[in-house]
Amino acid sequence: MDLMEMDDGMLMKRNLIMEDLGTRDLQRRKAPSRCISVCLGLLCAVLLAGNIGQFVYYNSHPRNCIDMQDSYEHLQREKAELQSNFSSMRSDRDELQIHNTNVTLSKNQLQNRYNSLMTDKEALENSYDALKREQEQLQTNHSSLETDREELEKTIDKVRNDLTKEKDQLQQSYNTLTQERDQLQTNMQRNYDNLQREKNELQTNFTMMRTNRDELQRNYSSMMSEKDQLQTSKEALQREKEQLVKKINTLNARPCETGWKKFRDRCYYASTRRTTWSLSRDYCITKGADLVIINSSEKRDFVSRLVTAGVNTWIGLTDRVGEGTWMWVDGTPVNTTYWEAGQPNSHGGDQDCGEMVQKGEWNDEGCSNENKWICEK
Ligand SMILES: [Ca+2]
Ligand SMILES: [Ca+2]
Repeated sequence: MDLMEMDDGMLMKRNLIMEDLGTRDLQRRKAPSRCISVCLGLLCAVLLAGNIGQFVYYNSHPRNCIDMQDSYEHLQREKAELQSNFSSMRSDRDELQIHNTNVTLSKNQLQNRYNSLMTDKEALENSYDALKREQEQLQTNHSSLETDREELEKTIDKVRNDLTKEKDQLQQSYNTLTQERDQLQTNMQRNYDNLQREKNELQTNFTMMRTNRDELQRNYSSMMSEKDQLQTSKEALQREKEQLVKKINTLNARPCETGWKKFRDRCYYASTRRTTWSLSRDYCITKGADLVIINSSEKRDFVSRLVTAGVNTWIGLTDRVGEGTWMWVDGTPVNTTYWEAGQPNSHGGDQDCGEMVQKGEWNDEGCSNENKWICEK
């Protein structure tokens, strides 16, 4: 702004100097012309006064005519010189007038130039004012921008700090995720290997199961056929059972022989004498019976009541076929037992026949011993 003001002052000063110089030059150029004109006028007046004086003098003083003639000639020469000088000075005056005209034109041009420059100056001043206002506006904008820039710098610093913290957190999360990913990859690889093994095992099992399925299918078909046969057999057995029930009912209705006791559909005989296990069985067989088989608690209670308590009595129990493997005389296995405590003990290594002792408990005894016995038919 200061530079612009200085330029404007210098411009105005220069214009004033130029205007002053133009005026002085014009006055300086006009002054000789006026002076010459005045001098020429004065000279003409002096010459005219001299001639008049000579004329008056020669008319009044004829003796001095010769001197006057010389003076006159002298004056004529001076007059001619003056005339010549006058012509010369008039030429100079004309030239000066022409020069004055040119100077006037130059002055007008300079005046026009000056007016144009003044117009330019006013325009420049207006532009300068506009620029000044624009500069002030720009200065205001610059201050505002400076404030905004400082706020932006603070914001940028804050955002940079936040971004740095966030970047650190993201880096930490990335590292954690990378570790988890590696762990997952390891686990996935392990699981994949396990799954691959399980798949192979499942494939093997599937193949085996398919083979088993086919076999089961065949077995199912076979069993279905067997089931049909069993169904047929069941129906036959059902019919046979009905017949047997009828027979049982018939037998239940049948009375036992003298000396035999009835329990449900069967008859029982308790001997009064004693003999070996084999002979007692032979006796029963001759009667169409066999030694008693005790296969239920109800039957045991019934048989116990047939003999006197504490009297050893043979029953249809033996391990003669296989030591320790007790069988009933009809070949059925012994499922329910009532052995006395510590029995069977195969005492002496020769106790293969069963007997009933105290309160219906059993004991293994030598078969050659003689006991009472009970038959069943
Ligand atoms: Ca035995
Ligand atoms: Ca024994």
